[in-house]
Parts: sequence; C-alpha cells; structure tokens
Amino acid sequence: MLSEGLIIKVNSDTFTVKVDDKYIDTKARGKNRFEKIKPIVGDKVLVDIEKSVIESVLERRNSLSRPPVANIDIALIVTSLKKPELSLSLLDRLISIVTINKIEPVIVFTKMDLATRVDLKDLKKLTKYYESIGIKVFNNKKVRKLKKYLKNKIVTVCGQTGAGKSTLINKLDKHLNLETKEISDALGRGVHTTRIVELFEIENFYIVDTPGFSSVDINTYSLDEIKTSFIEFNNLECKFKDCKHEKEIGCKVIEEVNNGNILKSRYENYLRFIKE
Ligand SMILES: Nc1nc2c(ncn2[C@@H]2O[C@H](COP(=O)(O)OP(=O)(O)O)[C@@H](O)[C@H]2O)c(=O)[nH]1
Ligand SMILES: [Mg+2]
Ligand SMILES: [Zn+2]
Repeated sequence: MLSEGLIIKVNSDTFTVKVDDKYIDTKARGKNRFEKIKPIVGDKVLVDIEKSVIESVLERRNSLSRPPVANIDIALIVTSLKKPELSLSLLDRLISIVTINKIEPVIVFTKMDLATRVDLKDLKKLTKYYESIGIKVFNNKKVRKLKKYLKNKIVTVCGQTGAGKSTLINKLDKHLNLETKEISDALGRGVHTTRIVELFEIENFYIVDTPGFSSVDINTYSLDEIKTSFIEFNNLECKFKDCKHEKEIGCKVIEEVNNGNILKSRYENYLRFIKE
C-alpha cells in the first residue's frame, strides 16, 4: 500500500519522508528509478513504507535549484538595516526573483537595534509602501506575529550573508541552534557546499535555511517577467500596451513616480534590472 508523504531531508541518496507523524528513511532503489524526476526536499511523494522506497513524486507547484527545494509557499527576504547596510536594490531584486518563481515574498527587517532614528523613520515609510503593494513586512523583534503568518507553509529564507537569516530561524524555534556568524568570519570561510538539504519543522510550518537560488539570477529572466514582478505597475494603463516604462509618452508608471505614488527607488531598480 502506498502512503503520501513529504520529503523533509535529502542526504546524498537517503530521502527522509514524513508520513503522518512518522519519519521514514527511503532510498532511490535502482539507478534509473528517478530518471525523469529526482525527488527533492519539499516534494510530496507516494512511498511504500514496507519497502522504504519512493514510488512516485507528485506534481510540483514550483521548484528552485540551488539547492533544490520544491513547493515553497513563502520566501522570507531577510534584510538588515546595518551590517550589512540596507540595500534596496538587493531587496527589490529578491522580491522580483521570488515573485517570478510563484512564491510569496515576505520582508523581514533585522538589526533595528543598530539603526539611527533617521533610519527608523525611513523604515516606516518603506514598510508602508511595501505593505501598500501587498507585501507583508515583519521584523526580527516580533517573531510571534511572523510565526502566525507562516502557519502550514513551506518557507525559505534569502538575503545577504550576515543579514541574520540563521539567527531569525533560531528565534522562530528555541530548540534549533543553527550556526550564526559575523560577516567577516562568514566570508573568510570561502565557498561552502551544502550536501544535506533539510526542512526544519517548527510547530506548524517548515523552513529551509538556504534560498534555493542566487541573487544574480535576475539576468536569466525575460523583460516581461521582470515587468510583471513589479506588481504595482501591473494595473496601470500606459498609452502603449507594450510600454517598457522607460521614457515613452503617456507612461502611467513614470507619471506615478513623479506624483510620488511609486517609490523612486523601486522605479530606478526596475530600470536597472531590465538593462541587466
Ligand atoms: N545587532 C544585531 N545583530 C544581529 C541581529 N540579527 C543577527 N545578528 C548578528 O549578525 C550576525 C550574522 O547573523 P547570521 O544569522 O549568521 O546571518 P546569516 O548569514 O544571514 O545567516 C551574527 O553575529 C548575529 O548574531 C540583530 O537583529 N541585531
Ligand atoms: Mg546563516
Ligand atoms: Zn509605461
């Protein structure tokens, strides 16, 4: 008899599948078993519990490749105000990449304790703007609210090295003790390769401490994908249907930027991304 389960860990050729409340280590028996589709973390699968084998992988809603993770609902874009310094360009880049991959972006600001009063004032404006375009914004001080929002979801984190991703996950679950480190140490270690990919189970959601993509990935997307990932541009009707919002006559996006209804940094980042 086959049971449906969720792959929560992949360690070279061992796939740990959660079926109801049981964890079953399964193998990919036979070299060509998964010729068509190799199971990855986040996959829903049908397993033969007695034989400890995965029989098939159910259809994926989405998947990312570096490292491989499937069926992600939410990507937490962990964004520090200081150390490293706030980068709106990286923030918008990640929002676009995540959106294009059909994953909900959620912003989590960190290191407010290191920010000046002026920084915090700017943060308020930014928060208001991103929320107005439908993106949830949290910070790493109020993790209880965030936890509520993540209920029943599969979550990944992304953001700069040192932004506080692992620290945030540790805060979400006091039993976890993921390694955290100062930026200088982290960079000094050079490239680190992850062989084990694992979803951590926190009460009623799952989280993985690696994004599944790289932030340079934006140049692999089409102009159209980038355009529609700027959600606030989508319902504006420019004079020309294929308007690139660069300098066209009758461009509503440019009009809204000049009116102050679209954040200038958002528009500048858009122009930058389509040039890349
Ligand atoms: N002051 C301050 N430091 C933080 C905060 N969050 C994380 N850190 C520190 O920032 C460094 C990098 O954090 P880490 O979680 O390893 O970042 P990651 O590379 O994104 O996983 C560590 O030394 C953390 O202790 C915060 O909100 N405030
Ligand atoms: Mg980390
Ligand atoms: Zn336009």
